[in-house]
Amino acid sequence: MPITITAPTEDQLGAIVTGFDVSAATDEEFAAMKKAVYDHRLIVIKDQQDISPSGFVELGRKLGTVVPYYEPMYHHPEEPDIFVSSNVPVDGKRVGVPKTGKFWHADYQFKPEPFAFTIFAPKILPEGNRGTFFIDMARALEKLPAELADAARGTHATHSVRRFFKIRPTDVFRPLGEVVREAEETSPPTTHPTVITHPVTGEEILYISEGFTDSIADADDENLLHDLLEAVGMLDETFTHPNILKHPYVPGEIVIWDNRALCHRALHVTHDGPAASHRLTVLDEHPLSVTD
Ligand code: 7UC
Ligand code: FE
Repeated sequence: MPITITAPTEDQLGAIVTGFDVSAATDEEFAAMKKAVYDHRLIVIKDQQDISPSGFVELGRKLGTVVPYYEPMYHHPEEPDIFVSSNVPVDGKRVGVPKTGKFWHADYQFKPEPFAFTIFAPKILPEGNRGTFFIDMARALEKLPAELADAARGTHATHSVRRFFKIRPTDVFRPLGEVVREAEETSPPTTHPTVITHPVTGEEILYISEGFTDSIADADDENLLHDLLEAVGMLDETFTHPNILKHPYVPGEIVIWDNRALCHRALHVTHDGPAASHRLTVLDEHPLSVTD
């Protein structure tokens, strides 16, 4: 069965893909899905509940270069390319890391080579309010007052994982200073242009986040980072800012998003019910920005 891609309506996030089967899809279909991610920022592939971990990795490989997370404690036991967010033990053993990504960010924004695509599959959906929040950072830049946008253009932002680096089981009883030093050496702060130009769509994107961006190194105004984060909605603790979109997951979906254009934030429910997801991160054949 060939795939069908339905473009979203104006107020919706994401194109809908139906009829996808990783073992039957043609190169043209993978190319069409990749184009839809660039065109619409996010696609939702329906009815993927039966895909195996290796099939999931295969999907990633068809879109680009799959890169495993740099900290092995997140890896899926059979498929290390898969990042597991989970609070559900398997055979009495911890798998992956619970409560990941609960802060505004783009995946690997703190690394020299952030990903083009994030591929996300909820495995055990929590009860209640669930989903991922997104902000389209190209639209958010367009909506900024011209003065604020101009102040950001031409500057460079420094990003680090410092505030969200997770202590590993192997760190127990180690001196904190040693753990911090090691984390800083593995992932030293990285600088990217504050406004990047998408290599495929040509759009300008405000490339900062509340979770990973530490400073705008060459800003004239020391409040610039704060003012930008506030204006785009990343400081809104009520999540009612008009830029904030929510994707509520339905069982069996796989969601793929453009990790240059969208910032995201996991929405973790407050109770401790079971929750688990699989994620792949993929580079495409382009640099982060054509102005790099
Ligand atoms: O545990 C986490 O929240 C992972 C985060 C620090 N990094 C995800 C990423 O791909 O940048
Ligand atoms: Fe993330």
